[in-house]
Amino acid sequence: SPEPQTSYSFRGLQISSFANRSWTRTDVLGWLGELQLYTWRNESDTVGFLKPWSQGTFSEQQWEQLQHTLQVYRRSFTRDIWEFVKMLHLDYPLEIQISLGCDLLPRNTSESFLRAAFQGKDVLSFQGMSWVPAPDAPPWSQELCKKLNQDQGTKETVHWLLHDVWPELVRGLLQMGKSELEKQVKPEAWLSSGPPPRPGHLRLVCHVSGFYPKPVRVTWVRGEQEEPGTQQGDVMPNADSTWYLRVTLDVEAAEAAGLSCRVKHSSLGDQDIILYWDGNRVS
Ligand code: 7LP
Repeated sequence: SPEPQTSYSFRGLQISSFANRSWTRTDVLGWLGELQLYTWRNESDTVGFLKPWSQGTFSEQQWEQLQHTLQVYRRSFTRDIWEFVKMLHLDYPLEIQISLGCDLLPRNTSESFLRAAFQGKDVLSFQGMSWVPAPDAPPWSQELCKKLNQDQGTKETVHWLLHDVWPELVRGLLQMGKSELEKQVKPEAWLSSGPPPRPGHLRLVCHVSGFYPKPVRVTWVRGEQEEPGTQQGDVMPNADSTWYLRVTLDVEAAEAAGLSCRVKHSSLGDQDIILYWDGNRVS
């Protein structure tokens, strides 16, 4: 059965739109694993907490300092882009996406990254102590990195954020959010039939809902044997921060008897849910 999640990755996502020379907005989201902890909308001066434990183990003062760094960054970023657009003769509208991440590894180590995309394509990343163009980036990204690399102060701040601040924040979050992060909620499951794919055939649907965390394994089986042709849907969010999944199987009507749907999830331990298809059911 799926292992309970033991490592968590932190993700910061920035979305900046520049419609023309004067209209712009920047929104930022922060995630720990599948939980969103932060929102920073363009209209807001401060980063918003979405969980009571979003501050982790940071003191008010530590958080104030981080907040201030981010405020200066957002203002400077917008100014910088306007300047780069002039320098590089780029055209509006433009979309810039920044993603940064931090994964805690065993033995108290961590791995961090920061990369930027322009019009949906990678342009550069931060490696070690400098800005590096992405492999297939347009030629001007060389020029951009050269310019960015002249700002020693910013490089030091980025390095400090990636290698000191985020890992420390994430460690504190894992501590303060432990019970919510390790929460286990059992799924319920039920069967239905979908629209027949063609005459003489049945579409069997196995619904699995209300589980947490997200990893789950749902299969149609005959005895112990997994049925080929099982169609996995996408795992979809319920409104109560649990998940929903449906898995379908198309079979000849005569072959439906003896099939069952098997659900494996960390919350169930070894007690898989098994639902038998009733060959006599009225669909
Ligand atoms: C914090 C430092 O995004 C994501 C976290 C980044 C944190 C950077 C910072 O705010 C700006 C201000 O620097 C000035 O003051 C500092 C002290 O406050 C230092 O003294 C520094 O030496 C001094 O220069 C600085 O303006 C910085 O450039 C802001 C933006 C940094 C940044 N760069 C990477 C992403 C760029 C992606 C561009 C992609 C692009 C660009 C153009 C067209 C298409 C695509 N520093």
